[in-house]
Amino acid sequence: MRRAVCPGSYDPATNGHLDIIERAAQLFDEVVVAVLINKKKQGLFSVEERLEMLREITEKLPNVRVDSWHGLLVDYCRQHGIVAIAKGLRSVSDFDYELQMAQMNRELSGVETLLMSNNPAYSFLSSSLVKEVATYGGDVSQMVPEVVNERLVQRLTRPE
Ligand code: COD
Repeated sequence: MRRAVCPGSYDPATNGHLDIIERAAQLFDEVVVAVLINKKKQGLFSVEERLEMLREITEKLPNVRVDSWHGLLVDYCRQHGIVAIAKGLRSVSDFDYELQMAQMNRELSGVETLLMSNNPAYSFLSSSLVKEVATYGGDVSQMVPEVVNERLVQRLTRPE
């Protein structure tokens, strides 16, 4: 079985993430969407909330499952027999960051990274910008799955 991981913060998942997950699912026997911690980013949603949303938006994809991991991505890959890290590339600035991580992960473990060019319709999309727009009442309903939009509105209009 050829198993890949789509790692990310997914805080929250956007239509850009979903596009990459769907395309990776066509290339591999199984894809694990893994919520990992990016220490440079502060989270709006808890890891459990991100997992719930991801489970809902990937439920129609039979070879996709959702998991979380607090540690090095390469250790997760080793423990779960993952042969490739599948990621999306939006821009040249993404490329610099992603190439560096791909090289580090390969150096640490030998795992390969597949960098997929994103759908240009989603090039401007990032979780951070979606959160910022939604915070000021902007409409992001066309940029994120429905469940994510609902959770964003709920969280930002009725903060816990
Ligand atoms: N279109 C296409 N792809 C997209 C889009 C979009 N609009 N938005 C995001 N993506 C892609 C990104 O390019 C990225 O590949 C992936 O989706 C996840 O994006 P984010 O923003 O949710 O997640 P990041 O970038 O914060 O994830 C970073 C990781 C958590 C993967 C990284 O920090 C990590 O691996 N952490 C674990 C600790 C570790 O191993 N560190 C060493 C790394 S070398």
